[in-house]
Amino acid sequence: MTEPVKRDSPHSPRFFADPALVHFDGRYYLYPTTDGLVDWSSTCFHVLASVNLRDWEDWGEILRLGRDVSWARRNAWAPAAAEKDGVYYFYFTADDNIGVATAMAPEGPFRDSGRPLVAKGQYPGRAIDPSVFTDRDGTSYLIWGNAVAHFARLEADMVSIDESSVVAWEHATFREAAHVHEHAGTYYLTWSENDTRNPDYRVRWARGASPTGPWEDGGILLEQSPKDGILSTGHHSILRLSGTDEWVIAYHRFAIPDGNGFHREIVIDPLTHLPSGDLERVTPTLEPIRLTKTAIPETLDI
Ligand code: FUB
Repeated sequence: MTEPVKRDSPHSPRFFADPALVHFDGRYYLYPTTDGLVDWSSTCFHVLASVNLRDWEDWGEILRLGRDVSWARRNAWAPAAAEKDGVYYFYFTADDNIGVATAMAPEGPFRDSGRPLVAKGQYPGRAIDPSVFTDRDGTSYLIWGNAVAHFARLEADMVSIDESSVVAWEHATFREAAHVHEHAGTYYLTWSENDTRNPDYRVRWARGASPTGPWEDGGILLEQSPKDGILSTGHHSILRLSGTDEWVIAYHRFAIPDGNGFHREIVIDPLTHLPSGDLERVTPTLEPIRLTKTAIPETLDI
């Protein structure tokens, strides 16, 4: 494992990880983890915006633990976002709990609900890495976990879950970053295997007949390409481009050059659903997203 080669504070705004890619009102947004700090010790979240998926502007901080979130002060990780009836919902990891904040615009300001939506220890495994899937019938699901994945129906208010609906899923390769999408009536579960500091951090897939499984193994979707210097390709999200049947996968990998598990950058590549219903293995590319505007936080300390 390589050691960090860069100063860790103040961090470089070049580093982001765990990308949640969404499309709201004609614009793409990425809600990532702010990276570049040893032990993933960021305490704030930024949002990035783009009209073409290639050039991205960092629109700055949207939520800060401690200041905006009274119940957690460390480890701001791996968020997700959804929109319903003009309200934007931001689901985030904070000190191994999952929280939710709301806003009237994708860039905030977000107001925290005041308590964890999924608390540390409430379910087996770690309460990290939320993602949201909204089915064709309008039902939204919160998916989360490390070691054990959980699927729960979100209530109509989007800020609470129906606890009677919680389904747990374990798999020898399941580490974290579970994500669900649907294509042509088939549901796909994708997740990350191994540790994000491991060059072999990678994405696997399975298919199912419902958003909560049961799941039939599909194999590896995305993995490192050492000959190209591409390492640790994981923690992804998948998005259908609005009005098309074109799909993309956003994921992180070690920054090039000199990256590691705390210095990661985001790449967006095409994702193909084959006529057989399989997902075609993704060829990782070298080109990360291009940051045309950066926003450096005043401080990462709280
Ligand atoms: O970025 C912090 C953690 O690293 C995430 O929660 C995991 O998914 C891994 O990417």
